[in-house]
Amino acid sequence: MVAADNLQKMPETASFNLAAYLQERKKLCEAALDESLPVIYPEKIYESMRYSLLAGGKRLRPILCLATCEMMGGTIEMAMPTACAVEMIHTMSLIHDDLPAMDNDDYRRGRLTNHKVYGEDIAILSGDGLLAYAFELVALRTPESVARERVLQVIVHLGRASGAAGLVGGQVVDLESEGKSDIPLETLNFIHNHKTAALLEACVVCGGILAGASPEDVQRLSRYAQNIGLAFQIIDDILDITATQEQLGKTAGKDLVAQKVTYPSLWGIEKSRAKAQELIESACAELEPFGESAQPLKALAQFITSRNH
Ligand code: GRG
Repeated sequence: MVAADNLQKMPETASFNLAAYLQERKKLCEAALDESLPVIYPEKIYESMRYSLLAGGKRLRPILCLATCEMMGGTIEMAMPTACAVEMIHTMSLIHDDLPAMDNDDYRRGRLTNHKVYGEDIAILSGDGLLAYAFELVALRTPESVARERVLQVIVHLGRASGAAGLVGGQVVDLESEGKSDIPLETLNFIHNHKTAALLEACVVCGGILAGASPEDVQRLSRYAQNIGLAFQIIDDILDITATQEQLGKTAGKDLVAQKVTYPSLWGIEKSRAKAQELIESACAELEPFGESAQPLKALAQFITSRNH
């Protein structure tokens, strides 16, 4: 893992520079991800896993995990294996989501999708490999200074967020809703609370657990993350309409073509934006007890609504 001892402590003043913070954290995460997955025999599968894992992306999930761990008094070193694991789980979900049997996409993160380059068979296996390796990494590489009981809890949260109670469940209901124009708001919320918010919640909650957060604080973190998770999806739906393929790194306007029910299709763009902002405000309110040290998590929440990709 990347040595974190010589990192500067995050700024904790009103002049917090989010752009610089994101750039620095992204670089750290990229280096740790690169180091965590060397190419060995059989080379093809490792190359395919690395192709998608190291293809850029905002790295929002690992950054949230690191930021929460630090806010709760832990270190970057404690959380880095879990941060890499959440990015691996996220990447595998994108690889599988892009497959012809699911969303059938040709572009992701500004390049051809995994199955377009390596074929469907390797793309499926590549996702499987990333998912399995994520858990191995957390179990094996979390430093000894973190109690094994906490590591076990992290594994439980990651498993729950990935499986039928999380991403898989959300994807199933999304697939079932395809081509239907009468999807109620509760179903839309179910899809996105599971497909999008569950993993974001796991990132934040696991960061807290690794640092030894109390059960009450973990609950607070969980509410923060659920709110930013839904806001993230609302903005994602808006960007599908307003952003270009170049900005998104994937095909734009897919929801409209598929006549998919989305937040803007139910509420319109302006009301959707206002709802997202309300959710971000509720999320930030949960962080009040943490004072100045919550600045990065608050800034990350605001970034979710202001992003253009
Ligand atoms: C996890 C076992 C397991 C299976 C996956 C395919 C599937 C089951 C679920 C689909 C999950 C999915 C694709 C959700 C969409 C989440 C989302 C909003 C992705 C975009 O995230 P960004 O914008 O992407 O953070 P970058 O590229 O920046 O990382």
